[in-house]
Amino acid sequence: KPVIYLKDYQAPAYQILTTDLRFELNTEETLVTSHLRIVRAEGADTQAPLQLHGHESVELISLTLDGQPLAAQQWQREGELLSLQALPAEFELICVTRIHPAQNTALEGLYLSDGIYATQCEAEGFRRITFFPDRPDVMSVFTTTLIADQSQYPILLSNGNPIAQGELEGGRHWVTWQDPHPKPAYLFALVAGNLSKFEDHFTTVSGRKVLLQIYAEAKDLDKLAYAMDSLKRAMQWDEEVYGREYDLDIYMIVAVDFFNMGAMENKGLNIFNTACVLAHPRTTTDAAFQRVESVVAHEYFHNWSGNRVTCRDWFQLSLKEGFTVFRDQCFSADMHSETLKRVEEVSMLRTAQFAEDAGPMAHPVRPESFIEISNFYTLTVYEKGAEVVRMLHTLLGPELFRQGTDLYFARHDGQAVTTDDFVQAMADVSGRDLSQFKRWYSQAGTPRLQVRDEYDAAQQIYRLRLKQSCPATPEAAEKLPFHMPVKISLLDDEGALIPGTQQVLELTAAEQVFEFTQIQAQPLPSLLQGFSAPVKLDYPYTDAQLAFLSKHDNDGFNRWEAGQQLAVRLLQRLIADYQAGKPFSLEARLVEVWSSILEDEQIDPAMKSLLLTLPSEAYLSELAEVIDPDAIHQARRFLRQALAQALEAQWLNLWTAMDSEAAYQPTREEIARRSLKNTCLGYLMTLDNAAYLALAESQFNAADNMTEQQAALMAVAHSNFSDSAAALLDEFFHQWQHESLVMNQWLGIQASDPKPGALARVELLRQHPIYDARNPNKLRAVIGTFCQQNPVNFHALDGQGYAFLADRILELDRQNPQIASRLLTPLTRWRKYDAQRQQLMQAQLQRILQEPNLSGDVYEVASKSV
Ligand code: B3K
Ligand code: ZN
Repeated sequence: KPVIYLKDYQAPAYQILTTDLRFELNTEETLVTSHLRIVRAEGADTQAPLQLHGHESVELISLTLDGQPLAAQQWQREGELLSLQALPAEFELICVTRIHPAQNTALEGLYLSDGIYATQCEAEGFRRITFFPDRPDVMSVFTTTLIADQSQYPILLSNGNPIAQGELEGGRHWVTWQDPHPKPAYLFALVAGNLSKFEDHFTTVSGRKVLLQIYAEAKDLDKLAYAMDSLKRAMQWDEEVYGREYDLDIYMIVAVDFFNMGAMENKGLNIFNTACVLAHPRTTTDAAFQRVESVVAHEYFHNWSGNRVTCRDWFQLSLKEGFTVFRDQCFSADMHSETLKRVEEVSMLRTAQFAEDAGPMAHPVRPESFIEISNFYTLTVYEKGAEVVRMLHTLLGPELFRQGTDLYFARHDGQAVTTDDFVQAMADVSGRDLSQFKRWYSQAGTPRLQVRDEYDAAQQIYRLRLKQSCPATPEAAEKLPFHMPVKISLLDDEGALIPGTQQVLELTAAEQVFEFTQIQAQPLPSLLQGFSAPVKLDYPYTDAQLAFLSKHDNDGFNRWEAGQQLAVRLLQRLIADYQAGKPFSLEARLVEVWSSILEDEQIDPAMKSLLLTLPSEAYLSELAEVIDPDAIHQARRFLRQALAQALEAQWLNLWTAMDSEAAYQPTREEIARRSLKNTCLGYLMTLDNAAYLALAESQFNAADNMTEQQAALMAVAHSNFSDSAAALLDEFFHQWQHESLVMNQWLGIQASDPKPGALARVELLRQHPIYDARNPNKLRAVIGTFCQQNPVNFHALDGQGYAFLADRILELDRQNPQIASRLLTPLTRWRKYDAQRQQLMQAQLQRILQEPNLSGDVYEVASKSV
């Protein structure tokens, strides 16, 4: 597959005014008739060919131009391109194709998910349905007729509004849908199946009544209320915060079990992975409830940031994804807690996105080239892209930012635009020059921010010296300075904010000094508050200063951060001890800090739970020069156990205090209480004490909700009480074997068990009747979890974990290249490991690359990684 470059972008020579589609859904095959009204674009060359895309799996049956079969010399099919020559300025094209949804295991285009027809067209899936200019800057009005067997497929859905329907002989029926909003093909969707629905209404700010429907299998009808409630809250929030109103009379969500990602924002007809829509207290954890809420909101927000205003080309993907993630982050923060949400976002960014940005697939938020666009639905485009929008929000302030988004939506409604257009709207409303800021879109890599300070007591001047740099990444060795908002405060020695010192410093040069006058005594700086820029901060805090900030910082995020950095330091010392063969020892300072957090009644339970949670193995790995999975695991395990032992009575007291008889509620307070309770249980269970095993088992049995039941199961399953672990896993299996999503948790808990022998256990899971190697959720639960959340076992020095993953990739590549390519990620990070592991990992990458008919997806990732 060729490399596609941003610099080669050319506007389309033809536009499609209307697209009429007719789908005849049969068991063996589907016939698709597309009827396009086409005009040559203004200013386009009259000789320009029309280029339609079509995947090799699409059988072309006929092409008719203005009623005449197309002459052989007028068209040519080569690879994915079908070119039509010698065309009038305006014409109608009818194209008939045959496709085979039942054989579509890639889950792109039209496929069957457990007997339900569903589509996934972003980014380039529509070309697996029919020949079409499958690019986001070609927008047209779609009318879609679906014809299928009435008893098997009673529900027939597509974008927009239903405008006609009827019955046919032979037990078949049809429905026609029309979407009045011009859209690119990637937003097309259809669904056909035997589905049940849950309905509600939302009245928009201008008084329009919108019908809301969520479709799922009948057995899941009791799990739709939370998604519906989330949808209504998202609709209201977008009216209040962004002035965005919904624009159709109906909004539908369909839940399917086979789905490559989380969800898809097709116009008026979102299709969701069941994992991101079904929620019920008995089967769904609090974390999953929150995910449902945020994904429902995210897809809804796309209606404006993505659908009404879309991307000119796929290099602009972050235009809709970064912005929409920022929007869903703010929504969730408003629904729950700003600080907690920020901690969660930053943790993910700093572990996974920073690792991506330091690896072979590092790319700018607006990439310059790709082989397979599916590989660029990344943490960089999504999460770092959201950070970039957040920085604009920080630099402009909320009022100007809102004026900027208003202008952006008004100026570009109905258009396909670029990230430059987005920044331009912000520049226009603020009168600011944001040209340097745009480097955040074009330069990859995580910048380093070094801060040093000096205090001149005689002059009462305090100076902060900020220095930025950015490591080389594949697209560029040398980086120009970023325009970086650095939010800070200066604290006095009581921990109080020195008046007037909380501000956003704007760092634009490689090195800059900021001066503060009338500072009466040496202050303590709180830097990068709220994580105001996605960078690695370096300031020489002492342990004592970190402990102090963890109590007194005026920024909630930085209070958490100070405690984390303190724990990181202790863990790094333990890691070094392990590597030097020295025995572990617990430092008193962390025990004091943890003890005071445990006792502090002022800290809300959710924050307390976060403060007491040690930095993850993934974060410690990201920070390491050379990752030593064993040392990291053993150090963290030791510290957890030591803290459990040193503060045993306090953990138990707090567990008891957080225990409650109250019925489950997914409210902020209740989520916090359960989270803290589970954190306490986790610590206690490291002590290998039968009394705590009994406590965990009692929590498991008493739980009326999955959050407490699952945490208890995990604690026991990962403990050294192997008989109890087996028994509890078995009990859980029998209780929930008919709930596919719960079974994913069951699989994941076992795949992530760090005890030796995990690979053999994973092999058994793959043989288990509930496992299905065609279902992406199952693959992620077993293979993804083992390779990404069980580092000690995956990285075992016998190399078997690596060989196992390579086997799976080679197997999967023929079936579902997107998922294969995603799962490959851990092997691409070989440069961060010791020589022996490097060699083992590279050998597996080479093995993969030797496969003759590798997909573009896997080829791109593997070849860029070796
Ligand atoms: N836009 C989709 C992602 C599509 C991924 C295609 N490989 C979901 C989302 O970000 O909302
Ligand atoms: Zn999105």
